[in-house]
Amino acid sequence: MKPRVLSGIQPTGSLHIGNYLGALTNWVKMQYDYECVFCIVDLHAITLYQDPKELLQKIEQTAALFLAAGIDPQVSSVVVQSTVKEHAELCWLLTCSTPLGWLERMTQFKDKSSKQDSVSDGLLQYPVLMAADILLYKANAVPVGDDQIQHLELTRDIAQRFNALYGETFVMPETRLPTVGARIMGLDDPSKKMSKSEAGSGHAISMLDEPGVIRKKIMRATTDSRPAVDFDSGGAGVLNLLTIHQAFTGWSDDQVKRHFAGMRYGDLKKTVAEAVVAGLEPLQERYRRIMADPGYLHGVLRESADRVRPFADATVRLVKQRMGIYTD
Ligand code: ATP
Ligand code: LTN
Repeated sequence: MKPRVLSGIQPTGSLHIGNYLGALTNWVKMQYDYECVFCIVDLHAITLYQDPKELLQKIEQTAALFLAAGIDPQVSSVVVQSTVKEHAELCWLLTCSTPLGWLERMTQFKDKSSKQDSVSDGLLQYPVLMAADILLYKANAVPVGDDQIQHLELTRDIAQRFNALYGETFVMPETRLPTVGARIMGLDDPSKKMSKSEAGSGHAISMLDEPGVIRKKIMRATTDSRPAVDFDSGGAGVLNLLTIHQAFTGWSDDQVKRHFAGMRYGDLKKTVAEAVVAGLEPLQERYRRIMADPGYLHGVLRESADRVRPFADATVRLVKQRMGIYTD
């Protein structure tokens, strides 16, 4: 039997090239060697308020982008998290053995809650729901960007604690980061990671941005006061552009160095923009075709949920039995 993979993306906005390079491209590479479940994590999205009409659209757009990026629904399951009720059920069962202090220490919780007037209990529970997603399918590997390392460590702690309390039940999942592109930074501020929820039209490149918009955003990207690429003292903005180029082209470190050393920033930006445009164009074309046929998309989501539900049900039954909870 193949080892299992699970990962997820929140339908909280337009997916950007950070989501693409940090997560999606790795999913596509892994899907034939692993049994994969890729989730549109709508229950995570609502830990911050989402406009209901927009949320529904974003769920479908996110699913379509998974397919357009190359996820093959014949071999991988593309699941809307809320349609498999066991995610929420396992979350509650795990919540009861997760110490509050572990959750209060999470940097994403501290960061996101500091930006809210009122913080929902759901935002605190967010990483337990993520642990439930992973442990539900006994995933061996979880491909994510590097901002999720802490949540993955917590998942292992939650699994270990459960196993110690109730007996060996969960598999320890491994974090899988991409070799290039694990943290793409904002174009307007290279000290912050590119994020869907960050405001500002110059911050992120959406996977659906038109070529003209991509070129404009990259030409305006923040660099530094040097005139040309210097690998020994390059600032974060320039390094970020080089990373984006390398992740889209698959060039080696040597190729990148030879090609870009001493290149003026204007020319660097033009080269990077063309690599991004060329990388996204075929994907955008596939996205348009998928969105033109909602019946197909809904069918994929329904079949995937039906395919994974028996596994999810078996895990929840086992967990309940271990805990001494009645099962029918
Ligand atoms: P939000 O701003 O709504 O929190 P986000 O942009 O951080 O969203 P998520 O849905 O939280 O996106 O993340 C989905 C996947 O994309 C995760 O695996 C995450 O690690 C990865 N990811 C997110 N941002 C980046 C980035 N800037 N660089 C690389 N990977 C990223
Ligand atoms: N918290 C993740 C999204 C997410 C996820 C998961 C990632 C929810 N459940 C399970 C991997 C595995 C994020 O990227 N913000």
